[in-house]
Amino acid sequence: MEKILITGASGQIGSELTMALRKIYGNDNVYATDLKDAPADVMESGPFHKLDVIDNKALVDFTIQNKITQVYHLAALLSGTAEKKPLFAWDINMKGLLYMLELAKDTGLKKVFWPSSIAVFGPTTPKVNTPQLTVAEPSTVYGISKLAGERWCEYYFNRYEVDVRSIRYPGLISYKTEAGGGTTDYAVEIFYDAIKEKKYECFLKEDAKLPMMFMDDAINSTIKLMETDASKITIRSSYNLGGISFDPKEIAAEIKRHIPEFEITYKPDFRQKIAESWPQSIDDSVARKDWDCIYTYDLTKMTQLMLDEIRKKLVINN
Ligand code: NAD
Ligand code: AKB
Repeated sequence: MEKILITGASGQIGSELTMALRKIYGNDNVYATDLKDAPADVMESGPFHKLDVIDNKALVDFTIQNKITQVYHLAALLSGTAEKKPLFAWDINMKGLLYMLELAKDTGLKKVFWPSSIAVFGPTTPKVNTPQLTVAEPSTVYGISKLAGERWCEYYFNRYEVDVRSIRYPGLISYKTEAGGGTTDYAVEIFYDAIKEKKYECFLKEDAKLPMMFMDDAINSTIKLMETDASKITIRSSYNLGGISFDPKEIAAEIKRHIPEFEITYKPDFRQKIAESWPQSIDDSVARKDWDCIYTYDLTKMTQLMLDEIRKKLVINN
């Protein structure tokens, strides 16, 4: 029987991935962990524990005591937050991953999932249809930590046969949990402000085009990658994943179709420079060929769903 540990389970991805994995493996077999409390459904439907990913002893003890067989190691600081505390971010992002890879090697974990990001690419990377293998000279501490993490994952696979799998997620968009300090967070915030205020001040410029993906597609892709036979996985650093590409002007126009009074204004901050260093669109042909990743949400379908679900959520909470 699989026993699954999720770190960073209270975050934007973890809170949804926990519920998806509990449906597949059973509530009691998926251990959600984080430094902070998770949304109520995660806390109430199965085991939840406080666990710091840079406390190596606690990680090892937890894994052994609970006979963990697979890990989804999500805990990290994202691009915006990391730029404010570069050395602290490096510590969390790198130490946490290295402890996890050592743990996988020493305790014989069957599989590890670790998310990378489009942030591994930098200003010298081709921006359009960015290939799987290309120049990767990230200019942010977050991107540097993700690129180093990819190299470590491949190293542990080649040297110790740790079955670690990874996706370079684009910016993820969801309505259940707030986004956690990234450069792509505007594409979540905009929906809340559109409904509540009918206006949004964007921290990126109107033409800051970035690759994005609706959360359901990201969760389904993650589970699909983890269920793929190991012999089909040719990339042990991290797979490119495409999704949909748009800029703030385009998402604002789509929202305006539903809320005609909606207005967007622009006040770019330090995150604009980060956005400018990232790709605009991603070539994910290798992921399609190896494990057949599939997306179902385009900008139109995602906008409709985000507005409907956030409206419902705001009514329930008020
Ligand atoms: P998030 O910020 O919403 O969640 C991260 C969680 O990690 C938080 O709940 C935080 O409390 C927890 N955490 C931080 N330090 C910790 C520690 N020392 N010990 C235990 N928990 C700790 O982030 P997210 O969007 O859910 O991202 C999850 C992972 O996916 C990260 O590795 C991130 O780099 C990656 N990723 C996310 C996106 C995205 O758009 N959301 C895109 C690319 C990659
Ligand atoms: C961020 O903006 O930092 C994340 C990411 C793309 O990795 N959403």
